[in-house]
Amino acid sequence: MSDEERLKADAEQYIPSGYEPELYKLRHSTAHIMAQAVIESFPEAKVAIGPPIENGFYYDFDLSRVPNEEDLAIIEDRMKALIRQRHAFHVREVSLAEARDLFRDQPYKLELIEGMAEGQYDDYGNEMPSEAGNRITVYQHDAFVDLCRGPHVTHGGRIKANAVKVMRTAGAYWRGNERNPMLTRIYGTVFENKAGLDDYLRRLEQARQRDHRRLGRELELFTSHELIGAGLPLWLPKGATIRRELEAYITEEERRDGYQHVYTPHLAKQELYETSGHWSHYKDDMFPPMELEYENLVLRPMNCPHHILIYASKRHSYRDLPIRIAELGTMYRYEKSGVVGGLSRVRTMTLNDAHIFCTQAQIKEEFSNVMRLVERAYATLGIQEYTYRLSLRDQANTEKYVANDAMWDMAENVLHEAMDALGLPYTEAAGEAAFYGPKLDIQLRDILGREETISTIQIDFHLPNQFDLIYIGEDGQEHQPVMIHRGVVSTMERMTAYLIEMYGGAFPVWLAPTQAVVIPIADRHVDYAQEVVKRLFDLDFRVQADVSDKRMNAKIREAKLQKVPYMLVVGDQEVADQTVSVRLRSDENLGPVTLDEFEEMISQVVKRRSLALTA
Ligand code: TSB
Ligand code: ZN
Repeated sequence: MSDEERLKADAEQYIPSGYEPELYKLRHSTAHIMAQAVIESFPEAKVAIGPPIENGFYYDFDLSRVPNEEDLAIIEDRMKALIRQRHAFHVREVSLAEARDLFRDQPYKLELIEGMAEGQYDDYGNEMPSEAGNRITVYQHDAFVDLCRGPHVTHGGRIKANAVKVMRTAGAYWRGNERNPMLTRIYGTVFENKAGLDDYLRRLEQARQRDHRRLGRELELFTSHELIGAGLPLWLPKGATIRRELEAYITEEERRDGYQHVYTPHLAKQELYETSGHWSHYKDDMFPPMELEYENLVLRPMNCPHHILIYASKRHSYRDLPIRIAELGTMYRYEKSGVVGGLSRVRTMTLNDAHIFCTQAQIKEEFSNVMRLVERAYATLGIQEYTYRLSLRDQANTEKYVANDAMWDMAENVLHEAMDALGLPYTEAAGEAAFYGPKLDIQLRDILGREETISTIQIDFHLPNQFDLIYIGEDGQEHQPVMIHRGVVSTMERMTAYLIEMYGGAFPVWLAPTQAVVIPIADRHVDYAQEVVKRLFDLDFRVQADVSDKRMNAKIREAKLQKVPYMLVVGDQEVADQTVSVRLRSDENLGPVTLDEFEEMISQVVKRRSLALTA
């Protein structure tokens, strides 16, 4: 094997798990080709990094101006021409001095090189385990040389020019840190062939139609304002209605399952979080303290410590357990500005939270009760596709977690056993645990296929110990309870984002902001329309009359765009017979029904929280 062949074979190890190796190489190589094309268009460009990602790749540049559509088209054309030239990708190892010289005009690369020289960072600036070598390699195709550990395709002929697309630009801070310069990120993609690209673009377009940010605007559910800030959404009346119904639903389910609901303040003294361990393990996710005269107050990132102090406000015997303390708890997390967006990842959020205090012997039973509650809630909401993930600590990154091996082993065992007892399939993910304990996360995919955690059930031996929680056992002695943290329908923000996309804005009747629109055909039917509205309003339904001077068909179109479940058309016949002609947003026509009949139907549909529009 030549040196080059050895380096290339070696590079295969850098393909992340879960990535199809050929596709990874195609995308990585196309990213280099894009960088070459960008530099040809913008000779002053400083290049940063350009990795493959799910569904494509990007490359970050420091440019004199942001490329417009026309620039991107030129770049894409040039990439295709370069691909057709079938340049080979060569790799060689360089010394530190040679690397510094090669990239002397490229400050971002130089910064990466210095990181690599210290041996802690790879060519993307990511921290590396210390035992990994700090060999510096460069890949070259045509005249373009990049600091890169690979791997790449052997030559550009492997890439199909008609399967390549430059997608869009976005701003991205160098190394994701807002104190650093803002760079221009150019996203591109490439698939094995044109059919793969076309299929992807089609799915993307469908997803765009359902994007909760777009629907949130069109359906007037939520908004935001620069003066308020990123990740701090404003719930508009219609979005607030959905949220109120969701909150009422889950609170009702919990009450039946023996939860007790409380209200607690959104802030607390810094000392509270020093005791809990948030201060040493979770501080980076918290807003900085407010320094007052005698104390430091912080916005809470989690509700657990408050609930713990409610438990501790009273003495408990084993007969009281389990104690299930629930709250629609509002919390604040300092999410990086680059990752917040819409409702799915925000900086202020209200979690359907609860903390169960129980004996060790009760953990399994409580765990499966929560799982049953989750299943019930998903069935009601119509959520069908989800997977279970056991989120464990990362043994190599121990400072993120509280140290107590025996405790971790015990908690992880309990979770394994509980899941095995239920016979449910799950994957395991190291490094996804909470700092205080392992969790069982329920994962859903958004319309773009991205996985996110909705429900979570967490076993915690740590916090009860930190706060010296006790109960008096059957033996008359003091014992320490175990805590189960759990969120069933996640934060109102994340669940609403998910539901908007899953339903494409067409909510089931019980959640729909407007449940019915009454449509008078002519002016002379307006009085009767108002009468219908009043009757339904008095029965607590959310209903409006469209008394604009638009034509009936335009009114129906408008109501359908707003995804209103029922359109009640009233004309001469309906006035005479005291009926309404019911049209569903699905275009089905139920014809004239008496008001009594309609009231009965909508009452049943709402009361049962039915997913269907008819009883
Ligand atoms: C379950 N202390 C536990 C609680 O008792 C807790 O806070 N767990 S958590 O950190 O995993 O958060 C609970 C859930 O909140 C997550 O599973 C996720 O669905 C949701 N969530 C977390 N961060 C955000 C965010 N930035 N925006 C919206 N929802 C979020
Ligand atoms: Zn908690």
